Amino acid sequence: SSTPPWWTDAVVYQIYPRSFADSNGDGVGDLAGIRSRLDHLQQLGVDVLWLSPIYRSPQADNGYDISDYRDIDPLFGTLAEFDALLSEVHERGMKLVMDLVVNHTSDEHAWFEESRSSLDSPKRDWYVWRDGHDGREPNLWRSAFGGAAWDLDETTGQYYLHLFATKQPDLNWENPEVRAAVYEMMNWWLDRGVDGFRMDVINYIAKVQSDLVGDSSQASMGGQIHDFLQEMNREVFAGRDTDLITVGEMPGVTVEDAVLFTGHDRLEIDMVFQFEHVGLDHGPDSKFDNVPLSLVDLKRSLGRWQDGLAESGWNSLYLGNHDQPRSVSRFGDDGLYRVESATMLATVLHLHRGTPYVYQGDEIGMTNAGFTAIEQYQDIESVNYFAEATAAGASPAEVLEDLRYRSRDNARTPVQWDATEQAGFTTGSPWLEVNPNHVTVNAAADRAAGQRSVFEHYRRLIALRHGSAVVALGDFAMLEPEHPTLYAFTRTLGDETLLVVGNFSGEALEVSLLESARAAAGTLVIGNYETGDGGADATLRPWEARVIRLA
Ligand code: TEU
Repeated sequence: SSTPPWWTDAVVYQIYPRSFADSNGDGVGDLAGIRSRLDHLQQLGVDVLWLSPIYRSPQADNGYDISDYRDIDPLFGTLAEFDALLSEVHERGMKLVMDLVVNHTSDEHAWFEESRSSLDSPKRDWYVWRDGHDGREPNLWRSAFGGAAWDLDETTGQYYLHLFATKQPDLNWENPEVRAAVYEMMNWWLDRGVDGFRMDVINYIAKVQSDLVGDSSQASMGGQIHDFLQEMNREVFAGRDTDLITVGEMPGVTVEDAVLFTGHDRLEIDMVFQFEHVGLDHGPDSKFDNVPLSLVDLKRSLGRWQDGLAESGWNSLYLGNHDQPRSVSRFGDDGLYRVESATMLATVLHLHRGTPYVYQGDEIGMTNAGFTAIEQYQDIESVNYFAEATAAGASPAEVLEDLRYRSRDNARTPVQWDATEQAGFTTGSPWLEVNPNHVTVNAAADRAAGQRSVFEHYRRLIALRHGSAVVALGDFAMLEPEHPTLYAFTRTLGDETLLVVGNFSGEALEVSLLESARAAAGTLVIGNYETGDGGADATLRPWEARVIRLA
């Protein structure tokens, strides 16, 4: 098609509402809190806000367990407050995307309460019920949060499927009534003015049927997945004249799958969140086995996704979200070189081809939580892992060390707005502890840091994307793929070429590429160090990044 879609030069900001800003002192972030911080987001220059779930929920998985898709949970506010937020976001020229969690509902959703009530309930087939075998679960599928993926329901003596918590029963997408109810709900939100959806584990909605045999790898990517998404596209998105954006979160998706999901002629979804690059430092058995990350592997993985979706399809670009550790702690140096590594990571990510996602707090270089006791953790995945691992004989100290690196709570500590007691997040006691480093790591201090402001660097990167077609659409070519600490690539569009280099180490790095850049009289477009000589010298300082226009 001639003109590229609007989101090819857009930047999305993910808000995890419960940790963003609390307006009423109950210690949990809310919609009014978000409204009070829209200046921060507008100044950053982001185009789209994605809200993690704010629907009515018992909060077993912090809102990813929905009990009413058409109401706002009182923790966050009311539908009226949502409408007010939405219209102010639009007035400020931004869009708002909701989190669509339809692989499963809460077990407190009316649909599930009806489904579980009896074997012949009209909604029995809205969920996945099966008989056990000899007092055992129907098959060997495991829950992402530990234990079996099946729970025995005493009332009817059958098991129901939950790929996540027992309080998150999986919907049965084979049932056209379920699909119709989901599409109706999606249309209700789009008719309300919402600009799209981030779709939670949307590749899990299609389980391999042949009656749900095999291991958990059969619990997703069933053959129907493209039929479901094409049907959703027809029933919800086709024919709407507003600029919408859809991103499917797809753990386990491959490049080949993604071409099918995001191909322009496929009429499925616009882009996917893939998980390869955030799985490279996981051990073979568990995300909690931390293995050292090799930059060569990271470049190979991200480079393959750039090449794979270059001609057909589109990448989302992220290093962090509410499920991942803080990117500066995981991929950079959250101590001496926190600012340099945070801005280097942002530069390298935002200069790739795709739509960048900024996770709340990354724009001010927030770090992992640094918790030392299990009582500090709230995340069901982390709490279950601690219980399961220690019950299996692991020492609490060992498991706490794993959690310190990998727990999802690392990214869920309240946003650090200033150096006051609760970092300006709440006047009450926060639902999850504020990181003690907020006295120095906070938005106010960062904004006052001039050239060393992480926020200012993100703002410049976002403005660069908005102003340069080569950043949004230029061809990507990886350079020095085997170099252990240098991340280097070019972006080319017509006669314009940008050279991007990032030093993924705390040591100075001689870069011969920069010699040729100097010879070509390249000009520094953006860098993360105060560089007197225009960035022409061939030595990168610790965690230094540069974007140089070669032609
Ligand atoms: O996450 C999907 C998912 O697979 C996560 O469990 C992720 O793989 C894992 O946490 C990485 O360590 C989505 C939501 O983003 C997550 O917050 C929910 O807990 C989950 O689905 C269930 O809704």
